[in-house]
Amino acid sequence: MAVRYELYYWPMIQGRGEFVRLAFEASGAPYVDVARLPESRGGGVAAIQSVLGGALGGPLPFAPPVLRAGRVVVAQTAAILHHVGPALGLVPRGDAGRLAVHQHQLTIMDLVAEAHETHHPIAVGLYYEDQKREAKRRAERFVADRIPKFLRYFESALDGRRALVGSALSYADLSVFQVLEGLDYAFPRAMKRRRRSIPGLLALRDRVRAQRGIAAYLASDRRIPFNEMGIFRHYPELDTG
Ligand SMILES: N[C@@H](CCC(=O)N[C@@H](CS)C(=O)NCC(=O)O)C(=O)O
Repeated sequence: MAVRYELYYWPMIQGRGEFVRLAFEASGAPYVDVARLPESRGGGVAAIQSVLGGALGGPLPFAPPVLRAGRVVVAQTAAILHHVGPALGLVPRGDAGRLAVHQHQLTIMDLVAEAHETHHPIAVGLYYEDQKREAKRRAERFVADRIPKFLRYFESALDGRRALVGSALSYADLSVFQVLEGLDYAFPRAMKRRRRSIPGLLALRDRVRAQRGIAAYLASDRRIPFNEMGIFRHYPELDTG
């Protein structure tokens, strides 16, 4: 019997949940994006709060995304993808390939955390408006040092091939697509200057964009637009490219 997948993630943003949504959408596996259901059907932010209180059992999650996959309950984006990757056909066969994809995903999550810290350098719980000065300094370094370093790294890891690991798309390739989209949204000027140095990554992005499930998803209203509540936010004053 097919496993029932339930994703618990903030309903108004792409955020980290998007990496999980992309995996399901690419593979065509049905999943329920629970918090996007109305509260009357068990959805809304209330559903997330109850999961964070331990309602699903399993190891207590610290923060969303959280996935229930049949009897398994797992949080942490990279751990969720590591768990579902084989069933969704989004990792190569064999431990070495699976581990390599997981390694890349963890690096992507480091990049995501740093992107978030450009607008929240002092505290997650404070508004951007309360940490704008520090955000400016942080974003300057992110744009000047970290975006180039991460992009250089992934361009080298790809090494002219069609996918990061093996020849078929893995969830790490989907995640590379997502961070390129996010960085382009948040830092368009900075990213424009980098385009010539990442031909392999841009080709990979096009390949992911054209993948049948992803193309259908991007054209649907299931894809939440980037916005200034999410991780990749466009504040022109931080795009110091
Ligand atoms: N390392 C975790 C981070 C989870 C996380 O920070 N989730 C955010 C939303 S994207 C959140 O709701 N955080 C609440 C908090 O940290 O208090 C992961 O990759 O899943």
